[in-house]
Parts: sequence; C-alpha cells; structure tokens
Amino acid sequence: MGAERLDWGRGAEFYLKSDSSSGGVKREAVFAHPPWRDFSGQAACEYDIYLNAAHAPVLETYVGIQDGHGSTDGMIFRVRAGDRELFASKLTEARWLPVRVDLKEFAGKAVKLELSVESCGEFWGLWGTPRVTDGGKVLYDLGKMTFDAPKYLLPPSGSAVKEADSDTRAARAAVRPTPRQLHYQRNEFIGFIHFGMNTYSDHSDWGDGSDSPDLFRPERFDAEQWVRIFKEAGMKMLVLTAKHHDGFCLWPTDSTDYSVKSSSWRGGKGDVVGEAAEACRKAGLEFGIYLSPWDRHNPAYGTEQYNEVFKTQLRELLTRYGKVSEVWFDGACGEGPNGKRQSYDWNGYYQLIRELQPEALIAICGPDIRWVGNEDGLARETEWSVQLANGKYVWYPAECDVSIRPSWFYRKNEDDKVKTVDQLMDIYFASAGRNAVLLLNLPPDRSGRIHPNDEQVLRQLRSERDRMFARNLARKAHAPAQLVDDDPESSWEGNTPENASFELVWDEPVGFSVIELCEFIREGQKIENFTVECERDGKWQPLAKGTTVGNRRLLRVPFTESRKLRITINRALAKPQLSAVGVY
Ligand code: FUL
Repeated sequence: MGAERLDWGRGAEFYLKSDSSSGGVKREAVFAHPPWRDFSGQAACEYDIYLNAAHAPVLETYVGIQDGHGSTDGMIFRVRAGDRELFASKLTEARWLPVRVDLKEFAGKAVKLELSVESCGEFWGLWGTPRVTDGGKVLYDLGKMTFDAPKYLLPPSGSAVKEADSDTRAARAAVRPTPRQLHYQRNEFIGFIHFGMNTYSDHSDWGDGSDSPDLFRPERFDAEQWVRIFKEAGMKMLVLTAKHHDGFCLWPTDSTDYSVKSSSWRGGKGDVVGEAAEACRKAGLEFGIYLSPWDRHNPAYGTEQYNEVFKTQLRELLTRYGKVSEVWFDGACGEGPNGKRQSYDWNGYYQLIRELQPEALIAICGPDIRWVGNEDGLARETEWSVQLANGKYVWYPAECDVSIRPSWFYRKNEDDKVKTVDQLMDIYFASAGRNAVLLLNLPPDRSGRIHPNDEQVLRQLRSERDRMFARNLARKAHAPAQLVDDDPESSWEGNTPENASFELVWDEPVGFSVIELCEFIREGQKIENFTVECERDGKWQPLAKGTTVGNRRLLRVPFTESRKLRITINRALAKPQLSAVGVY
C-alpha cells in the first residue's frame, strides 16, 4: 500500500464494540484510534475480500466520533484499496456520517481493503457497521472480521481531505460554563484517594468482592494526614473512593452488609468517609466522592433492585457528610457476582444528585466534567471545553486523572516506583497547562496513611511550582493593564477574531523560560491558534506557538532574554478575551 507499515503500537486500537455512541445514537462499530501519545500517523486495518461473483459491490459504513471525550479538531477517516485512496474525510463533531464507497472496479477480483484513522486531536474514531454489499446482499461484515485482520500503523498520509462539517463556529463561541464549572476549572489541581479493600487484598486494583471485611484494618488511619499533604501540595479538593468495583463501602451504609460496619476494625464503628469529609471541612478543602456503579459484590447487581441500592448509597453519601463538590462515576463496568450486567439508571442518579447537592459536579459518566480519555494525566495540545453532546454544544471541561504510582491502590512493591518531581511537573504542564484539571491520585498504605515517599515528592512538586511561578515578570512590563492586574475578572479583548495582538515591553531585558496565557473563560473559549514572538536585534523572532488556550495554557520555551514580547491570536471563533498573561 505505498507507505511503510509500522508495528502496531501500544495504545492503538481497532476492535468491534457493540454499543458505540456518537451524537447520542448507538451503533455497532469498529472502535479505532492510533497510539495517542507522540504519534501523528494513521492506525489501519486491512481486510482481504474476494469479489469474484459480485456485480456492483459497495462499502457501506458510517464514520463517527465517540461521544463524550473528544476535541473538536477531529479525526480523518480513509478507505484505500491497492495504492488508491477511495475515500477521505475529516469529521470534527460527534455524529455519524453515512459513507458509501463504490467498489465496482474491483468486481471479479480479490482486493485488500484498508480502513484507517488519523487523529487531529480527537482520538476515538468509529467505523459504524462497515459492510461490503452487492445489490443489498451483505458479502462481508468487516466489523466481525476486524479481530483477525492485520493491523498496523502508517505515517500521516498527507492527502487532501475535505471537512465533513457545517459551520458551527458561532454556536461554539456562544457556550458558557456554569458558575460551578468555572470554579472547578480555576481550582486546576485536585487529588484522588484510592483506598479500600484493594489496599489489603493481593488482587489487582480490581478486587472481585469476595474478600472478608476483616481484611480491612487501617490501624493508623489518619484522614488529617491525607488532608494536610493534599493542602500543602496545593490541591483544592480530595475525591475519595467511597466504594470501588469490589463493592466494599468505606462508610457504615444501610444498603449492604459489605462495609466498614462488618469489619472488626474499630469494632465496626469506623467511618472513613466521615473522617475524610470532616478533615477536609476543617482544613478548607473541597470534598468529592467516587462511587463505582460497577459492583462485583452486591447480589442485586444486574437487576432493577440494584439501581435502588445504588441510589440509597448516593443518598447516604450526599446527606450525611456535608457539602460534596464532585461525584465521580467510573466508566469501568463489567459483570456482577452472578455474571449479570447492570443497566444503570443514569438519569435517576443525576436527578438525585441535583436534588440533594445541587452544587455537586457530576464527573466522567456525567454531564459536568469530561474524562480526558487516558489515565496518564495528559490533555491534548488542542483541548476544547466546548463539546458536542447529543447534537448540542455544551460546556464539558476535561479532567486528567493519573496515579502517582503505577497502580491506583497501594502496593508495597511500588514504593520505589513513585513518579519523580520532573515527571509530575511534565504532567502538570500537560494537564493544568493545557486547559484541563489535574486529578492526581495518592494511595494510602495498609496502615491508612500516605507513604513518606509519596509525601516527599509532593513537597518537591510544591517547591518546584512555587519556585517556577514566584515572580511574574509580566507585572513589570508595559502591557494591557487587565492582563497583569492579578484580577481574574478583568479581561483584555482583541479587536478582531483574527490577528489580534498585544505586546509586553520592559525597560530592561528580562530572562524567562515559561509563558502563561489565561483565556477569560467566563465568556467562553474561543482561541484556536496563537503565536508568541520576542524581539531580538530589533526584529521579531518566533518563540512559541499553540492552538487552544482555555483556562490556562503553559508553554515551556528555551531560556530567552528579551525586552519585548508579542502575542498574536491568529484565529479565534469570536473576538478573543484573555484575563492574564504570565512570563516566568
Ligand atoms: C478506572 C478504574 O477501573 C480504576 O481502578 C481507577 O479507579 C480509575 C480512576 O478509574 O476506570
């Protein structure tokens, strides 16, 4: 097929999924994406078909973008046969586009048909029910052939593609965050605690719900220690796994006997959720709960009754422990103890949360906060908070979850595998510095405390961030006042959506290596492309460039000394507005 084939890389996928959803419509589809990190080419799958007896064969399929996690920069879908490209189109919205590719020229022949996806920021593409038909009769169900078909990576194709979308720019520019989403995004750095039965059992992170409650023995459990470490690190919220997939509840629930109440720990009187919530309240930290819908212990799982059990659990958590700022619904979902799968009453869960805690944000499997799509703590270069959901543009900001260790729960043999401060700084730049919220997980050990190795690296992270952002040199510059006044509610507005620029001018040259831009997201997210230049020897020299800005965009640049910087918003959905600029 012309281009050189590369080995199928880690993180690349091409497999059949029965309920892929795009624009709110479910279809069976081949779920496809290239390895999303450091790879700009195509993921491809090749189907061997024989059209010997066919008269007018066609490939009938849909292309789509998976709901929920996308950027609006899109995915390119291609169909090739031999060395020829038969179809190429770029989709930038979560919807299904019907596709028919005429294969008549191959009638009577054997042909290798190649389907590929190439990411432009989006990484979950869908080939909906791909079939080769002849006069309405299905000759090949490519979806079913995918498992055995060869898969490989290709460099970017470079061929021209047409955009399959209508002009939706004005609609995107008009979307605003809710006050609580705005508050959440400005928090920027929050923390996760994975603690529970998996801390004690020797299973993986996914206990099967068969371990005895007596195994749970955090003899030195100290929620105040967790909270102190979170606060010192600069995190604004603590999200606790009140119940993970194993079904064990960390609070004395009435919904099941699989909880701390049945454990001999503290004679069945312990309440991890209660103490964590109280410690957060005392320290002025926000509190969130993770409650796994998937429950591998509860015998009711897989029946309508489980939805009631789950609502009882939600009701307890949302009424007994004061303010809850985030409810985290995990997407992982499998079978319950009796092999059944659950059909979740999402709308019922959401309604209950809105009724009991109207300020709480519903994250991941929920309408307020979007999972970024990986567990490495990495947002995309281009990260839009505005997303298409069910045919409508909505504010749906990204959250990047990642664990400080390889596992989500504590494992002794990972004490020397805690991420380094440099790794955490890279993650911080690639998440909070790319318009997402960083949710960093710390797993307390079996004693119930955060291990000293994790605490130490968090301290280092704090000092490193404090050191890096200690002095904003922009404050000393001649610059638009609203950008350097430290007031997030004042903003600079460009005169036009294209080529709006401003300068920072210092009396003496300054030296720096980080540039920060903050979009005034209260009024939406509009910037699509920007450039930073510095003046050297009386001439403007390019220094950095980027696509989206959003809540905060951080750019590392080689150490530079200059007296003048120029920032140009090359293109925006509407007149761009920034609230701050930083130079460090
Ligand atoms: C995943 C879970 O399956 C992991 O165990 C962990 O809780 C992570 C945050 O979400 O989907």
